[in-house]
Amino acid sequence: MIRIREDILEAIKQNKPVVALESTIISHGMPYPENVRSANRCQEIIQEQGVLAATIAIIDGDIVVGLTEEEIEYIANKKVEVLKVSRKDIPVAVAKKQNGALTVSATSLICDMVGIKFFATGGIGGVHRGAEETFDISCDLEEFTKSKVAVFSAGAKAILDLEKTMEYMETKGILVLGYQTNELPAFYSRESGIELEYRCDTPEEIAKILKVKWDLGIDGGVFIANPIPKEFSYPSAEINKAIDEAIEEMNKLGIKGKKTTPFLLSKITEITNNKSLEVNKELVYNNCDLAAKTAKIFWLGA
Ligand code: PSU
Ligand code: MN
Repeated sequence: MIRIREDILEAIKQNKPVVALESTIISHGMPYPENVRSANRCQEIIQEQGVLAATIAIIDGDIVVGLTEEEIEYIANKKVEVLKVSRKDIPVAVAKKQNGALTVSATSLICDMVGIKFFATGGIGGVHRGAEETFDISCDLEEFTKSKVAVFSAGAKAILDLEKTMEYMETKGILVLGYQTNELPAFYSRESGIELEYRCDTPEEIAKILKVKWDLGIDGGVFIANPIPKEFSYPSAEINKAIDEAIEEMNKLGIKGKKTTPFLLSKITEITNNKSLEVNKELVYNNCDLAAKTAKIFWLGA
């Protein structure tokens, strides 16, 4: 049921670095054709480090690890139906031979199954604002307690309740490492006002902590919070206004469940005149770069 590209399979067997990429960001997170450009650029950035990039999706019921350019175009161009697939949805999409874009939880799970330990994304899902009423908590968080994967993300999306997201992770025993920061980055902007317990200043430091965790056999993943570079960071006051407006619109329309995140991302892109989309792309690129550098040190020691 899982089709792994030949070179990626070889690299995994030989303990060579591979960085996985998710596909929900392609099909549900960004408009066409920017999504294709961004997906290809992510792969390039990883490959520039001499590391293999493996974009993962479900194509006609096959779990494909290492999409080709044609396959990226196929799930990106909105001509065919592509489901948003989290952990729970994988068996359905495979059994029904559907197309599925994998979220952070589903991508981490497949990484764990095939032996990929590094994964770059934009922002993970978390505890939504108003979760005390709606119970809307992304299964991305729970996945960190299961799959042994290092997830590189620009913090959690600013559309979430970041304080509750951090509390939830603490309760679940999820390790969060800030990269060159003492505070949790808020996706579009560098600052959230939420202090992190741990800071790493080099990929070497991150790699060492990952090694110790997994050598000890401690379950689950690690969340590396990597802030967007200063030159691209969105002023928080400005982006928060757009987020509030998007959330109000969402509540008015009664949008719920798995449609929430895609709706908010596209609404915010609209409100900010595409500026948020540019920021989104840059933060993903930045995560790809750090994930590739860390994977290289972890596997090759250099
Ligand atoms: N990061 C982005 N854009 C995205 C996502 C992450 O820059 O679209 C996706 C990821 O796939 C993540 C999902 O797992 O949003 C979270 O969705 P939900 O809140 O429904 O769990
Ligand atoms: Mn949800």
